[in-house]
Amino acid sequence: MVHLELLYKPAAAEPRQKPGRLVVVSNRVPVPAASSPAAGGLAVALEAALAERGGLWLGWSGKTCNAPDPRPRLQRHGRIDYALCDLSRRDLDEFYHGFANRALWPICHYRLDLAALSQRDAAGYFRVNEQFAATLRGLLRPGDVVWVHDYHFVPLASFLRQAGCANRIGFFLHIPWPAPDVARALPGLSRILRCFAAYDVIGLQTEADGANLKDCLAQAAAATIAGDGTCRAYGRSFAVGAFPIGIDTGAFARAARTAETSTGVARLRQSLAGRPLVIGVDRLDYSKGIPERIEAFATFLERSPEAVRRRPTLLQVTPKSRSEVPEYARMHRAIAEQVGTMNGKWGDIDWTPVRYINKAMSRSTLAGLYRLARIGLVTPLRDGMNLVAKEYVAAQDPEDPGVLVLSQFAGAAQELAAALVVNPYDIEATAAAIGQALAMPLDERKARWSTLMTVLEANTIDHWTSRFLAALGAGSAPAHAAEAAMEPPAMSLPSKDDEDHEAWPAPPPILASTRH
Ligand code: GDG
Repeated sequence: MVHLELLYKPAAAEPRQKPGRLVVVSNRVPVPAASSPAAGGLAVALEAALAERGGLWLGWSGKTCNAPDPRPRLQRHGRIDYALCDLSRRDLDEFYHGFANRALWPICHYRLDLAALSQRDAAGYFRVNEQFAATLRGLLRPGDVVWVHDYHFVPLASFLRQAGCANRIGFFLHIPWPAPDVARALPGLSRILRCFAAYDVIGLQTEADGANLKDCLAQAAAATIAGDGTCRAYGRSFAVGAFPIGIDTGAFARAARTAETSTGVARLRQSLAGRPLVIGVDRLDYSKGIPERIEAFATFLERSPEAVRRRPTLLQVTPKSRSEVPEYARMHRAIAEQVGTMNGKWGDIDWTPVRYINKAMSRSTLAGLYRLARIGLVTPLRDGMNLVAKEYVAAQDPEDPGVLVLSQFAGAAQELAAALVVNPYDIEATAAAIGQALAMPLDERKARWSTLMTVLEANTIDHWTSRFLAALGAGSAPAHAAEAAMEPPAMSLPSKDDEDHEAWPAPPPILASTRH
């Protein structure tokens, strides 16, 4: 693992002054509200980091209107300001449903067959990023450290640089970054890569994702890459490294213990009448491998008369997401049909093999359901990390833990090698792993669980936040030291690989000026 903490060295001779704020940018913003459900681990960890030094969180309000006000709506809660922007319907279609979710998402998840590429959407993506950058520019102070999250906002820093912003800016990609051969399916790839170069630190979930991004940069821009992860491309130096995201391990384990006696969990326990529970929890998304998982469960039943006698239940909790994108609506219908067929074939008057639930559970109920399940079946076809795998482990009873069956294509498999790691495309092998997990003796379950839990305790969400911010130089950097650490102004020259310049919207030049 590259130690990016070492890459940022505040100038030693600078007099110390109050550090600037932390500024977080993400598509959705978890504004605290009395009526909203308890925030998840990521929101809690980021809020803690924002509250520590004072902060600003900018993102989409979740609302669309015909003519959005370019000024953000500001709300203050404690030491954190929340800045929310509405989007026009066209912006939402092109930026969010379009380029982000129908081009970047499928390509980053290796689903080139599902990518819908349109110049209109790409233009909308850059346009909305420019709008957010302009909004942020108006709110930003020298010395603020900016942390941008996820694939919606890759170009944000390049627009900020174009506007003269010299602050430290970091980016974390929550989803995978694909190998160069796959990434090349994205028209305008060289522009996206150029946009990455406007950041100071780029974090990815795994070493493999980091290597893929560096390979893309090396091929498209002849980037030079030092042993410590520093890349030099498009006239700038920046760090690329792996920052595997964690969960609030202790809090999740406590929630699961408490939930054991809750009504929801008691109802499920009663309905199972001592039969084993297998659990899958995923947003409705084709990257999660839900049809393959259900097929593997059916194959497991088919192959094992003993299994049929034990009447296990697969509880698949799948809140709907992105229903406006046609692939998602189609997938929902296909899974519902598959579950119906499967239950028709295997079910009995007192046994429904697959329970498929589309409503979202409370976080605490979810923790209790994980604890009740003998198997956590986490088999995405591709996933940046997959927090469900980590939550399932944290929720187990140390005296009688369940078994995690984990896809080799989840980022989590890099850390959680003590799970039963499977190839989710190999239905027979996944079915066999379900059988192995159900038959696993207590000693082996305990040994595997304890190895997994040690990993989760060593890399919690708080560790992740601290590591990334340390790499970015947040927390200890005097404001003008952060500016001094920037590269001198440089114009980025088009490279010979930018051959798609004509067909796609012009990229923002990076680092036209680094002065305010
Ligand atoms: C992206 C990347 C990466 C699910 N159903 C309910 C519910 N959930 C919660 C889970 C978990 C979260 O949603 C899902 O996180 P994942 O990591 O599994 O997946 P994505 O949403 O695709 O997240 C992924 C992640 O970003 C973080 O970097 O790991 O690879 O794709 O926390 O518990 N929560 C509640 N009710 C539900 O019904 N309360």
